[in-house]
Amino acid sequence: MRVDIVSIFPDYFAPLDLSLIGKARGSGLLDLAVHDLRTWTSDVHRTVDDSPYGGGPGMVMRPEPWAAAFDAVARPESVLVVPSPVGKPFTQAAAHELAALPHLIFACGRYEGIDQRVLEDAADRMPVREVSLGDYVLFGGEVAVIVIMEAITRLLPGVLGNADSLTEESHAAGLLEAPVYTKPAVWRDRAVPEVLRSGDHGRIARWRRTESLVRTATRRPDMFAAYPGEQLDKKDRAA
Ligand code: 6GU
Repeated sequence: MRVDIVSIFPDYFAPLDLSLIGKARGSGLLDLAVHDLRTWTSDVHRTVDDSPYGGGPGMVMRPEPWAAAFDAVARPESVLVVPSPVGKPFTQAAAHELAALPHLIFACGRYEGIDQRVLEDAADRMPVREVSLGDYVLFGGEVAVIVIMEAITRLLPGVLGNADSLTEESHAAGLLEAPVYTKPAVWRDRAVPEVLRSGDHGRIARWRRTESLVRTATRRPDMFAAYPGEQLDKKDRAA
């Protein structure tokens, strides 16, 4: 997968050299470039913003540098992703959709946002997805892009050693995962649940399933309500 990130703070993306994302880049599974939006300014001050029409606080990003940036990085197969508090919620399902695409362009807005015409104009040449991480406001899209890239990169084939970690994890099946434990078996008077040390794989699977349902029902009633009833079997209902 190819990714181009455009931002006025390219230094924000240093963490994308690290850990498993850095490894995915090193092995060629992820081809990622970060660009400074000011590369595409044409005045001496390298201006990217101006005051909002209609008045109000703060500044708005001007359209010209963004259009020049897209001219430089867009490909026939590009999809533009714009992190924004007014976007659609970013979910694990959205991560899967984006991970299946050949080319993503991320446009990181700052200040009060990007002139709306930039997104309209871009939509004439490529699909545009405005996505939000949640109901709170960040300074800009940079940290959101790091979050989204982490969610996407771990879904790319070959990035995770054990593909089971994808099918078993929280959100994969619309439920939260059960708690996990490792050695020592007893720590500060707290024992690991006996069932997990029983070696009885049937009992272990049943215990995890129940914990998963109880966790989801108590912590995420919204997610539990959306869970299809036909996937609850007799033993689930009994538990
Ligand atoms: Cl994706 N961007 C910004 N700037 N703020 C946010 C957000 C994204 N998601 C929640 N707040």
